[in-house]
Amino acid sequence: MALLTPDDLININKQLQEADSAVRRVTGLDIKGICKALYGTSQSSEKVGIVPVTSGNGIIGNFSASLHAITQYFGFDSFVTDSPDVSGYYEAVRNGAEIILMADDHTFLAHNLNNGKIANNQPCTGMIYAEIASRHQKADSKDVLVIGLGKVGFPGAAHFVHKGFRVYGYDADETLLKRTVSNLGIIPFDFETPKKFSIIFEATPCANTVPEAVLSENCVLSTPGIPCAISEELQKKYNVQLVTEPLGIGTASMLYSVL
Ligand code: NAI
Ligand code: PYL
Ligand code: MG
Repeated sequence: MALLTPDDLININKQLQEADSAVRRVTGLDIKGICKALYGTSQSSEKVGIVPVTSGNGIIGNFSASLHAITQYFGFDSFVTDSPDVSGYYEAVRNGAEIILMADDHTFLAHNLNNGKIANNQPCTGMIYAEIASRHQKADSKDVLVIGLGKVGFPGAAHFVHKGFRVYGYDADETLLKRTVSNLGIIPFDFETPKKFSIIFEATPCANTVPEAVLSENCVLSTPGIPCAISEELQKKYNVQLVTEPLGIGTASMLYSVL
């Protein structure tokens, strides 16, 4: 799994505010509004305990602090435990946490101790970025392009299919692409015979995966992928409505899915 770096998370509040503005421009709703529409849930000031985890590659600088800022931004009462791991989990529960947020190198979870609901960051991220793109007010058709069909991209593609969009998909892993075509009934996208899209979703750990040939004026590029899927030059040339942010949008999706 591609891990965040402390640099990805610098000034998370500014990144979140900029992403929220982009979401409002594209959809007319803010991130909170998208979460409510997606899950039909709303907050009742649940207390969130954030537990640092030292396993694998260990604690990522800025990660817990970013989750603290993100949960506060979305109006949750939250705290980061002093201890990590099992001691931190115990500390969180003893201090009244109703929802636990914690991540090792493979799984980032949200667990609501009151109702038992549990969420995984990867599908929650795919679904919310797809939901945002699906609500593009300037979309000119129901055709969408999905690049990257992994742990985030596949749930995103499935969400577009569920919402009745015609999904063209591509993944560098041919076996995965074939499996997704057969499981979801999506259309394998051939870059040799490109077409323009007004809705593009990308979830890969590579830069510049979205070629100029698929961009249309004012198209939305909704991408959790890190690093960014297009150059600043192309973004400006086509006035691409870029929705991207390293952690907060996916975390909001997790929290609203367990309320
Ligand atoms: P994954 O490894 O499960 O899936 C990535 C997929 O991209 C793979 O199937 C791979 O074959 C494909 N791929 C790689 N290079 C490609 C290329 N040049 N063209 C087309 N396909 C290509 O990874 P996962 O968990 O789905 O994460 C995807 C990205 O999203 C990572 O960069 C990860 O860090 C990021 N991420 C961001 C979050 C956020 O909130 N912004 C949350 C979770 C993940
Ligand atoms: C959830 C992020 C989004 C992209 N990649 C995922 C990642 O970096 N996961 C690892 C998170 C590890 C956190 C570390 C800590 O600081 O508690 N165990
Ligand atoms: Mg995010």
